[in-house]
Order: sequence, then structure tokens, then C-alpha cells
Amino acid sequence: MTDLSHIIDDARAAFACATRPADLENEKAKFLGKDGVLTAELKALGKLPIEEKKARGAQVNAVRQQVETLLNDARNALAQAALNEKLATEQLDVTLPGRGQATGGIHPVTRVTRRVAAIFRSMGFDVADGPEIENDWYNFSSLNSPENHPARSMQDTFYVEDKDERGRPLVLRTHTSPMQVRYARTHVQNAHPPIKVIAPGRTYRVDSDATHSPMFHQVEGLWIDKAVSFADLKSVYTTFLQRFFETDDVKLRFRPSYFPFTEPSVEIDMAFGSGPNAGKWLEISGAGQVHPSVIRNFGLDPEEYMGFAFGSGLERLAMLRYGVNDLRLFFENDLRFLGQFK
Ligand code: 2NL
Repeated sequence: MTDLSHIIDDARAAFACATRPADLENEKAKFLGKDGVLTAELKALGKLPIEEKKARGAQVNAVRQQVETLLNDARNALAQAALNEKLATEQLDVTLPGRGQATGGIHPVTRVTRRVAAIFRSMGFDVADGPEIENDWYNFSSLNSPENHPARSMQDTFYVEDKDERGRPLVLRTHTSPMQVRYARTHVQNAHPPIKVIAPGRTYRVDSDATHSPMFHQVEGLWIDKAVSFADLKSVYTTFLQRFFETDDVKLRFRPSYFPFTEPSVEIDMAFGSGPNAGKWLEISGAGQVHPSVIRNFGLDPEEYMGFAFGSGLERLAMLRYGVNDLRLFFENDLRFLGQFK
């Protein structure tokens, strides 16, 4: 009887060389497959004399069992090696902090604009938005600014080279009033007074220093009906400031002034500061009763309709709310500044 133990050694060596599961299964076929050496030994049993068959059969089976054990060990070793490799290359440290997403913030002027809009909406005002390039009728003439008024001159106003479709000069709007005139005219055409609207947005003037920027933001308000008086202006504007600054302790001064589009006109000052700074007045808005000529340009009879308008600087409101002392910080877009308003 030939010795079968070399089969075990051969299998051990063959299985040890297999580095991938597919190689191992190929090696397995050489021993345990249809044409494998152990299958051949089993077939050969049939030709043996009956008295040898039993012992030889037991030997072959024992070898086969050992080869199968070697095979299973080799399979497990390959699976373990694959797992180790995976664990080494696909490390996941669940204790790491999240990478996070860099989040932007809302610009302080935008925050203040939204805050102002929400307060006026709650008082029944609509919010209107419109063109920043205007023809001179909407920006000046409709607002009772005469053709030769110095406010129209090159020093104050950015003129655009193009003209509009009716040949009128175009300007970067110097206030948001033109949008209110547009709103009033379409509102009068499609509905009836009251006209109750605010117009926040960008405005432009040739001006640049610590307290003036060539582009700045304004919110204008307009309320027209049969009997909207100066008392309504006082009440609406006081309520607005109380809500805006979150205090009932708002002291206002209405100081006589002049604007071409209102008569009478005022500048509104607000008392700020406490202790040694107490009683410091800061100009916060211009306002007045809308001039009869402007009411007429809305398409209304000034004998029948009246109301007030105001115009406030949004940067000024933002500076007071957030304690910012230089207007230019709003336009430099330094993230160390902007990041404080998230
Ligand atoms: C200022 C002055 C003001 C208005 C704006 C206005 C608008 C229409 C009709 C009449 Cl449609 N007036 N707006 C009125 C008074 C003053 O702003 O110095 N603002 C910063």
C-alpha cells in the first residue's frame, strides 16, 4: 500500500501558496475535486482485494478529512487576512469631531431690512421693491424736485449714459421714493386708497467718507388716505422705533426741516445714551406730510387725499442697533465683522 501522508504535505504546501480565495478553490480541486488525487484513491479502492479495502478506505478517509481541515483553515486564514486589510485601510474614527459645513450669515443691513419690513407689515404696510436705475421723472420731477434743483446736479447723482425709451435721462436712484410713486400710481389705477407701503432698498449718491457711502440703503414709508395726519406719522414712527429697539422708552423730537416732496417737513431725532451721555439727540429720519403736487402725481386729488411719508437710512438703524461706529464696515465685507451677525 502506498503511503498517503505526502498528500497531506502537498495539500498544506499548495493551500499555503494560495493568496486569493479563487486560487485556494483551484488547489482544492486538485485534491478533492472530480479529478483530484483523493478521488482517484477512493476509486482505486474498488480494485483492491476485499481484505485490504477496509483498512485502505479508512486511511483514505482520514487523509481526506485532514485535507478538508487544512482547506477550511486556509479559507479562514484568507478571510481573516482580507478583514484585517479592510480594517487597516478603512479606518473610521467615530470620536473625530464632525467636519461641519461652513455656514454663511445674513448681512447686518439685510437683517435690519427684514426686521423693519416685519414691523411695518404688522402695522398693515405692504413692502415694495423695484428698479435701481430710474428715469428722472420718477426720481426727481414726480417728487416735486424742480429741473434746476442742485440735488439733481452731477455732484449728487450718478447719471447713466443711456436714456429710457421716451428719451428721459436715467439715474441711479438717489432715494427709494420713486418706487413708492410707482406703487402709488399702479395702486390708484387698480385699487383705491389707502396707499400704505414701505420701499426698502439700495440707493446711490456721489458721496464718500466715514459717514457717507456712494451706495447705501434706505427705507421709505408712505401712508395716504382721506385723513392721515401728522399725528399718525408720530404714532406710526414711534411704534416702529419702540419695536425696532425693543423698548417703550423712546424719546423723539420732530424738528422743522425742508424737503421738496413734503410740506410741512421734519427731521426726527431720537434721544440716546444714559449717564453722562444722556439726552444726546441723533437724527434718525426725515419725514413730513406729502406735498399736494406729489399727491397729484400719484393720480389723486390733493383736496381729497393726504398722508405722510418718511425716509430712514438702514445703515444708520443697523449702526444704532448693533453699536457699530463706522459705516464703511458694512461694505468692506470683512468676515471677522460679518461673522458676528450669524
Ligand atoms: C431723508 C429724507 C424723506 C420722504 C423721504 C417721500 C416719498 C414720497 C413722497 C413724499 Cl413717495 N416723501 N419720502 C419724505 C420725507 C423725507 O427722507 O433724509 N431720509 C434719509
